Amino acid sequence: MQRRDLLKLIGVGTLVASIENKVLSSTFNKNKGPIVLSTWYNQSVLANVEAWKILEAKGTALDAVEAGVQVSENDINNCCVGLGANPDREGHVTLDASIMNHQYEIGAVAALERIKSPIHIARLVMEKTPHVMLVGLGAQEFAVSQGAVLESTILSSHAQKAYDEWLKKSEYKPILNIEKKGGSQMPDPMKSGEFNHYTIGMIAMDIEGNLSGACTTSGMGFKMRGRVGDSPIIGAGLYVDNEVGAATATGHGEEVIRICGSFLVVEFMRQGYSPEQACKKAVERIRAKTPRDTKDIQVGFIAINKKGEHGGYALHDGFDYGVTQVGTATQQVKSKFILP
Ligand code: SD4
Repeated sequence: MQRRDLLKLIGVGTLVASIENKVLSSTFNKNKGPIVLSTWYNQSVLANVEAWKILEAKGTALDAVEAGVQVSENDINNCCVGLGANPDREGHVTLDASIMNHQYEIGAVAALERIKSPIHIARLVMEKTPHVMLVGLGAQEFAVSQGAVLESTILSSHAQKAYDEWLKKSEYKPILNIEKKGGSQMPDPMKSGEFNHYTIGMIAMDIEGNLSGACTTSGMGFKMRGRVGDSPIIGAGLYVDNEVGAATATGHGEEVIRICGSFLVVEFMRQGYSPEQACKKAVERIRAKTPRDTKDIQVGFIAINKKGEHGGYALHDGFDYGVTQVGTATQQVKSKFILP
């Protein structure tokens, strides 16, 4: 079934409308939180709704971001998050995730296979171990020890199709900047093998004014076996400093790691830059420092600060994000970009 048909079937329009009404009736104070934003509007629409339910009920930002990104992890039609996603070039779906709360507590998993919710395992790493990251088989064994089910290795039908297509040339060409201009509004972007970077990074502020973030992905489609991107690396794909703000990234992980991207965005906000300016300065840093040709690289950052202001910026056109706050349904924000 096509994703849009599925959405029609479950009546997403009605769902969003009813959430909107609920949000409108909220008594929370605009600009003081809560607020939640996540990468790629197409998935934000559903993910933010789930997070908002928690925020509106005065739950924590941590619970909100975990529940929010799980919507994408559970969506078997998502090309780039969870077990339905594109595999690596050996045909294995390997998942990366990280989570960070307002108390500098962090957890992450990388190269995790056959586990439905890597973000939950990242949270368990944070809460139940003295460590901050588990990888590969060790991460999987830990997940199972915590009650996670070992899922099948069978690829989702769209991932199998995309993989079969990729195998025809087996060309390792990690080029991510393939959005059409104007953001993720094209039909079914989550599903096609053509699209390979719809990581969900979500950052939120709760009613107490506390910040948290989560980031989860299958990484770059058809990546080398064992390759890990920015998403599970605290400071790269995600960073939270409760005194300053939070940031998360999507796009070419190697470039985000190179500049410690999300950390850098938060540090720019600490220096007084707005979330949008901070994200812009981070993508400018990539443009200035990368040894690669920027025409083949897409990176987008989103950020919020303690005032509840938000912003984003990308290297190329096509990046967007969804924002949900008091008095609004999830709004699409088309990111500005620095390259022509
Ligand atoms: C990675 N940053 O593994 C991820 C890919 C991505 O949207 O963001 N996709 O490099």
